[in-house]
Amino acid sequence: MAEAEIPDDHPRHDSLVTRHRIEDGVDEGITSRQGLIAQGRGEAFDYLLGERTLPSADDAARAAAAHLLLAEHPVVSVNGNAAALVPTELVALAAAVDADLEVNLFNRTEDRVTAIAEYLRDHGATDVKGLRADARLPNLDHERAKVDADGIADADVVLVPLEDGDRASALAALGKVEIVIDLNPLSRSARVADVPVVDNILRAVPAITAHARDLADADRETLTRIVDDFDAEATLAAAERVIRSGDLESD
Ligand code: PTJ
Repeated sequence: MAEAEIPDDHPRHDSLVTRHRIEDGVDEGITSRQGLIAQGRGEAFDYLLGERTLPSADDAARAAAAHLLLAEHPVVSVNGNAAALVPTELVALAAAVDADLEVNLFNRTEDRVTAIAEYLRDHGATDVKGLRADARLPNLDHERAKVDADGIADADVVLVPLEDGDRASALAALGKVEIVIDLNPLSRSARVADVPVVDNILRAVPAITAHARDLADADRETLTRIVDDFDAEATLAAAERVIRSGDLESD
């Protein structure tokens, strides 16, 4: 069944659409084959969270929006899974908070970087960073250390969807504010993030954009209060509680 043929009322509609997008991403050279495995892991957590946005995740999305609006130089990092799943939504988020989009890959090949940049441009992006890779994140020896000097290296706030723990720690050590989208509240990246958004990227990115639009006219004091009131540990604990309770409808 192609994505367009999945009926809206199919009980597993969102999960099937997601799988198609990831499969297509692999076919088009955007998503790595490991991305299929990562997606499977994410689906399991999404199932245990009831495939919905928890109130705590919505609070995190609002704090993420406030951080991005307060930032001097926000950057949205894009990997192969994020590009395949939410290209239009990532472009809309970057526009809403005036952020750069930068391709940054764990399994980096120049072909994939180019294909993802092209794909984002096809979905409305005007400028995509990550191709120059003329700076390195210290204390990180894999391909994710390769960043643009005028992109992630210069950013004060970075949104990193579906992150691996090593780079999350490296960014945190540089003093950058890090917003992570990850369905696993126990993952190292979620645990070191200033703002862990424990939600499916399909829901999280539009939610952050909606909050950013809602807060577009808010003054710095209001935004700072939202950021200061946010409690990362409580957010992670709330998600873990739902998973461990086995009650798909609890908060
Ligand atoms: O495109 P690349 O080369 O940069 O590679 C990207 C992947 C995702 C393959 C790479 O970063 C990787 O292997 O990541 P991990 O270590 O498998 O971690 C991915 C995390 O994202 C896991 O904790 C999953 O639970 C989570 N995840 C998977 N799908 C989603 C998700 N979180 C939110 N929304 C999803 N749809």
